[in-house]
Amino acid sequence: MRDIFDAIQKSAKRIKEAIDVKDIGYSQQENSSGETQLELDIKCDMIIAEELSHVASVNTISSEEKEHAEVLHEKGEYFISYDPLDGSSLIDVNLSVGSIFGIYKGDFGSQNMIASCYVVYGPRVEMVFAENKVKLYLLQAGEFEFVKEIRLGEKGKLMAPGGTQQNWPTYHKEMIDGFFKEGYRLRYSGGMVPDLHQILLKGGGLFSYPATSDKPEGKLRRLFEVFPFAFIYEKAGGVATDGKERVLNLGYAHLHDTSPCFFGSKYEAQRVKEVYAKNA
Ligand code: P6P
Repeated sequence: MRDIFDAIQKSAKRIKEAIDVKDIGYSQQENSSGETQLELDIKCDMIIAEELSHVASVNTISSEEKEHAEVLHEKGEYFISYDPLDGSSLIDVNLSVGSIFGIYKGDFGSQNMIASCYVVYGPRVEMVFAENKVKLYLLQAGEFEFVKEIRLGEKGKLMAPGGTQQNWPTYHKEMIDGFFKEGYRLRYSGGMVPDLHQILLKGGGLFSYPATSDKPEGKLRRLFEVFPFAFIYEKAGGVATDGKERVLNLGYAHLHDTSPCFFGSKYEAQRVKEVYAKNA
C-alpha cells in the first residue's frame, strides 16, 4: 500500500503543476458519461495511469475518463478506480477541484474496498487517505506532511444539496428545506471533492445528490466517486447511504454506474433514512 500512496502523491504534485498552466481548452472527445473532456482531464488521466503503471502491486486500473479498465500487472493484488480531475469545469472560474481514488483488493467492488483517497487542489493542496483511520496531509515544500486524523461529529451545521432543485422529488426538497429551517448553512460549490472535504473538516453536516427526474439513478459514479467517499465518511464516523441502504453494500453492473448518494454525520443521515423509508 505504501507504493500506491507514493504513486498518488507523485500524481498529485504533477497534476497541480498541470492545473497551473494556462491552456485549459476543451478536447474533441467525450468521456463515458457523455461529458466533453478538457485537455486537462486527459492529461491528468495520463499522469495517474503512468504513475500507477510503475507499481507492481497494481493489477488493474479504471478511470472515469476511459470506457474500459486497463490491466497493468497480472500478478498484482490491487485494483484502483479513479476520477483524475473531478469538477474540472470549475477550473476556468478558479474554484477548487480534486482527484479521487478507490483501492480494492482482488477485484473492484464495494465489498473489496480496503482504502480510498482524494486530493483537493485549492488555495493549498491537501490529501485525505483512509485505511482504518482517516488521515489529512498538506503539501508543503514539495512534500505531503501529516496534519491530523479526521473524525466527524454526531451532528454538523453544513448542507451541500446537489442536483437541480426543480428536478428533486418533493419529499427531498421538503427534507432539505427542513434542515435549513433548523439553521444549517448552505455550502455548495459544485465540486464534490471540496464540498465533501469542507463537511469532513468542519465536523459534519450533509452532502446529497439524490435521484432526480432528469437523473433517476443519480449523477455521481459508484466506483470513481461514491464508493471512495462512502469509505472515507464511514471510517471518519459518518454515514453513506443511497437513501435506502448503505452505499458500501451496493454492487455495480457496469464500471460507470451511478447512484443517488448521501454522505454525512449520523444525525443528518438518520433523517434521510426516515424520509426515504416513508416516501421512496
Ligand atoms: P450539479 C462535477 O461535475 C460533479 O461530477 C461533482 O464533482 C459534483 O458534486 C456534481 O457533479 C455537481 O453536479 O448537477 O449539482 O452541478
